[in-house]
Amino acid sequence: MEGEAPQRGAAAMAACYQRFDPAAYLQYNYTPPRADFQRGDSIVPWKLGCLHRAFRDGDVSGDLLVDVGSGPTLYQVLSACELFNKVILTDFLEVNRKELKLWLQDDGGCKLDWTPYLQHVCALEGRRPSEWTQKAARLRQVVTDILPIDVHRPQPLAHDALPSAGADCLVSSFCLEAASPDLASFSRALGHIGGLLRPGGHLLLIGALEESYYFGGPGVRIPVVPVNEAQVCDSLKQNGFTLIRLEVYTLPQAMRVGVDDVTGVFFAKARKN
Ligand code: U87
Repeated sequence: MEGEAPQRGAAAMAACYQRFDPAAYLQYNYTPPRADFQRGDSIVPWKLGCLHRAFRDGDVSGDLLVDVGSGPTLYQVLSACELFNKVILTDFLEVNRKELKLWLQDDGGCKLDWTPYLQHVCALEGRRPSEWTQKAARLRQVVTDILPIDVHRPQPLAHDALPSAGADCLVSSFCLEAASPDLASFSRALGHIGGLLRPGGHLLLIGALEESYYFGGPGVRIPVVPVNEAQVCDSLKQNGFTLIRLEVYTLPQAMRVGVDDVTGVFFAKARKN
């Protein structure tokens, strides 16, 4: 039973992740149709729009931002990097941290070209798409670390990884539900990452709605805990967050491409009490 051995489910999840394939994962989720900057209803532009608006509101500020469960992706910090002087990326898997380091070192070998993403976010910010090289340079300058993390530990990062006050802002996209065997584990993990944030700091949480699995590579079926909007809101409240804004995206048929069974995506902006 959950409660008696919360470790067991988490260990089974960790085992599933050993065959995660960053190149295939990027191909499934971060190329068209899911990342089609020409169409209005594509999922990646929707996520980038939410993140852009969350930072444009003007209430999010500080020095240090931590992205929890970055995976092999950078899109989730393309708006944030203009506001924060330090950005820490984190992931459970070394293959993903390696992929991020490849981009940071700018020596080639990346499995995905982030240029259209950089151009799109520049356009959202009212800059010329050609300014993407400046944004890339800014991101390379502010990412100070790429660290291992485990959201199932009460202290998800190494004890000295953050200043004692905690981070000023957390971003986490599609991590908690994809790392947790059940709702109790999801909610505990949210509490654990909340511990990384200073009181009054902001959390931008993106996740899948009602998803039960996704493919992390060919034949690599990873179970996901299905969550709904009400459960996400409850879990935020129970873990000491005040919800500021919740946006929901329903996947059009064209985005259901056989790599998961997700039906929607939520974007929550919340403040730690
Ligand atoms: C992203 N943030 O793509 N502790 O947004 C910490 C862990 C643990 C653990 C595993 C999920 C896939 C979501 C990145 C990566 C997110 N990864 C790490 C996927 C599922 C819906 C959907 C998806 C993606 C693990 C895009 C779109 C949709 C991965 C990360 C989860 N289906 N982190 N204990 N266990 N992880 O290494 O990098 O979580 Cl559009 Cl709809």
